[in-house]
Amino acid sequence: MSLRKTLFTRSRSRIVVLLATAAMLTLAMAGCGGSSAAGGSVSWRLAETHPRDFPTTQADIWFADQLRERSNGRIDIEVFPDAQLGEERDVMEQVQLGSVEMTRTNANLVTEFVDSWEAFGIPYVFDDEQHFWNYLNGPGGKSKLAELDQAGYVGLTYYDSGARNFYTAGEPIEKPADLQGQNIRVQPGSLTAEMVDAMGGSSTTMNFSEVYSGLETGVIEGAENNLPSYVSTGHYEVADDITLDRHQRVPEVLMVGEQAWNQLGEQDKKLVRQVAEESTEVQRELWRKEVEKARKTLEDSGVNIHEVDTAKFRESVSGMIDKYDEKFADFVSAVDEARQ
Ligand code: GTR
Repeated sequence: MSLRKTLFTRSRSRIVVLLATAAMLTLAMAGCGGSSAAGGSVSWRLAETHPRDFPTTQADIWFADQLRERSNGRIDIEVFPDAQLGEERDVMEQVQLGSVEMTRTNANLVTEFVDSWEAFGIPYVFDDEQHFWNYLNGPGGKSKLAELDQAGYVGLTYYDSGARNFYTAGEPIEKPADLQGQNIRVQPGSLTAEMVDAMGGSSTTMNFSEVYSGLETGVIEGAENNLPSYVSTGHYEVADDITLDRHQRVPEVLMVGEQAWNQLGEQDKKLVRQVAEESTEVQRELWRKEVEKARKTLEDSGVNIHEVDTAKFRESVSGMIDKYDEKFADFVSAVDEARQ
């Protein structure tokens, strides 16, 4: 059994969910469930992994400020950056249980809770940024958001996250064979572990905040992420070779737990959805600037940026791509339609 399955078994989360649901029901029956009537006030916490000045966090804050203003203070959301409310995966559980109301998370982290979201981890499924956003803004992206309902989440909108790339502390990766003998950190629950294995490397699941020391102490040889995260975490200081292989484009998603959502009246639900959608444009603009800024920081710090033949990387995982294209045929056909 892989480390990630051992550490984060689904059954364990189900038991926690059942226990918590029972506890919530008891509270609700006792008349102290904490929900406000339609049109009433709510006070929510929004968990964010990134620091305050990161584009996702800035968009979360914009969303919260706008909602406070447009609801005359009735919808009061406080953003907690820097994983103050816990690591991303644990927060997902808390949002499901209702102990944290909202989060912004990466789609790869959702896969453990909603199987069909694994599809976002299929390597090279999107050609480029335009294709990615055509899909997300189209019918496919919209119905994918609705699938979050199955696990007790309400998906509000997507944020950009660019393309993910490998970076290493020792030997650079210029072709898939260079992954041999390298242990790469991957996000909990994602298809990335299988991808790294298929490319010939090995993988270790680790929380985001542990990656810096993992690289520094040599527990892992490398990791993978987009340029802004590579810079904001300081990973480039301890792993100064980055390979622009662009293996995945995995969206960020802004979501609310179902219990919190049901505290809102219909008008407020509409308002929250609308402001969330508007915040996507804010985030995308900030994201574009952040990618440029990150690139400049890397160049100025003498990091080795390797442009590579991405087709070779894609080819090395073609078996895996075929397998998941078949498993997620509906997703893939919506993605194909978004190409035209
Ligand atoms: C980032 C993402 C974070 C987190 C991180 C990771 O791109 O924005 O939410 O998932 O990757 O690698 O853990």
